[in-house]
Amino acid sequence: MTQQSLLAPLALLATLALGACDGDDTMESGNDDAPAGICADEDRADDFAVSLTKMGERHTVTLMEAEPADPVRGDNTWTILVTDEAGTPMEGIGVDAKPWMPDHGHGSAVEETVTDLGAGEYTLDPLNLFMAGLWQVTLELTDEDGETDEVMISVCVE
Ligand SMILES: [Cu+2]
Repeated sequence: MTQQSLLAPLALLATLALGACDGDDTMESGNDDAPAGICADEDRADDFAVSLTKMGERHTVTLMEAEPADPVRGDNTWTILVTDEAGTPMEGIGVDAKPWMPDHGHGSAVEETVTDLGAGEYTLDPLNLFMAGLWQVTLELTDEDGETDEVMISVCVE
């Protein structure tokens, strides 16, 4: 009986989330005993930590700072270092973050502000991951010559 009263609001939340997402049944198949543990079985996410390094075709992105340290649902602030194939910091390039939820087929409506800190470092704020689940954050990098490269960081938030 106590359990029923606890589960009812959770079921409502799940319904609301699905409606907002217009997505599949991923959340319905979740474990009802551990509604906050959806990332425990998520093996597509990167091991998110400072110094995480991901490579595109010609550029490498290293995570220098993250606030909060573990990605959270809502606003996150990341500082990245962009280097070229030789490891040289890429100053003054275009950086655009495109958060995407592959399981739900939607992105985030909040556009981040990118601050060029110099020396190849850029701060993205806010990185708005408004929903629990897997987010693929694609960083689109545009050189001064207009050539683009993409680096993706995958995170799961609860
Ligand atoms: Cu979603």
